[in-house]
Amino acid sequence: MLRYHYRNLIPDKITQDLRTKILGRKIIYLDTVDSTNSEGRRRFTPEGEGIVILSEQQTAGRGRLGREWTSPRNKGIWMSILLKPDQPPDRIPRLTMVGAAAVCLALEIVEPSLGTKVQIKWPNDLLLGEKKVGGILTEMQVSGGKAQSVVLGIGLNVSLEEDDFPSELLMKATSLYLGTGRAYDREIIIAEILNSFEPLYQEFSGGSIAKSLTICRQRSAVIGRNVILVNKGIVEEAEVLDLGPQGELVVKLAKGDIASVVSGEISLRML
Ligand code: BT5
Repeated sequence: MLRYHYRNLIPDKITQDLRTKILGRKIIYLDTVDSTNSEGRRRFTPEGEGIVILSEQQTAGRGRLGREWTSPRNKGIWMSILLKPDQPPDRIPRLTMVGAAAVCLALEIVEPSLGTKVQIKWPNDLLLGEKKVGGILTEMQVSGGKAQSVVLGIGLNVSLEEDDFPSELLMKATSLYLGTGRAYDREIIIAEILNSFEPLYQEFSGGSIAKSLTICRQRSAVIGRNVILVNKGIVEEAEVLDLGPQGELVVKLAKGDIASVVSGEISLRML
């Protein structure tokens, strides 16, 4: 039975619940877009830090490495935040973990029991009951050795049902609705993501991700687990020991060596 009444977002309802100074003070709300991250890149101006782009649907939503992101109308949070952090480009990918931590905190505020069920699969997947419920995509444009613009994309499946997913995703993807049987208003979740993200982003801008890392460790789906690391075609089994101080994955390889893995080309499968 369809328990949801699918409706458009009401941006004013997001604003009502915002406790931020910068993030989300301007919301660009669209009906349809190729990708909110692409729109963010097109609309970026140096004064535009904190602008949030939301769309009811994306026709070319994307994940990392050119992968597709399923984004049906009215059923998820398809959102990008425009940022201009004064940090070297090699630190920008860490924002992915800051974003993942913020989503976990936000879900916990919306509903404590839901919050504790959502886990982070390093570096950018959000899982609910071992299935993917969301993901983060951080993109930047660099010139003169500086990150000129950063667009942090967040995708969260709120009310997708099974037939909203392409068949190849059915086994590995879920939504808040499918995972809990409950309906959630998207506005409050968006507001709480922004409320949670802002202080963590300020910490990042000051050069630290300590608080985000604490959350990512507590919520890690991979620490203590055996995984398969795939790096440019090379497949290796490892046990995940921890997240290092820069957000890198600390693993014990099959031969017993301890190694640090930074995100980027690596993909990780759970055993
Ligand atoms: C991600 O990539 O997980 C990042 C997803 C970011 C999406 C947001 S939506 C707003 C903003 N605008 C965009 O265009 N993107 C961002 P990755 O780890 O590469 O995962 C992609 C893989 O997840 C795909 O290859 C599919 O296997 C799977 N997938 C696609 N759509 C999904 C969905 N809606 N839910 C769960 N899994 C999905």
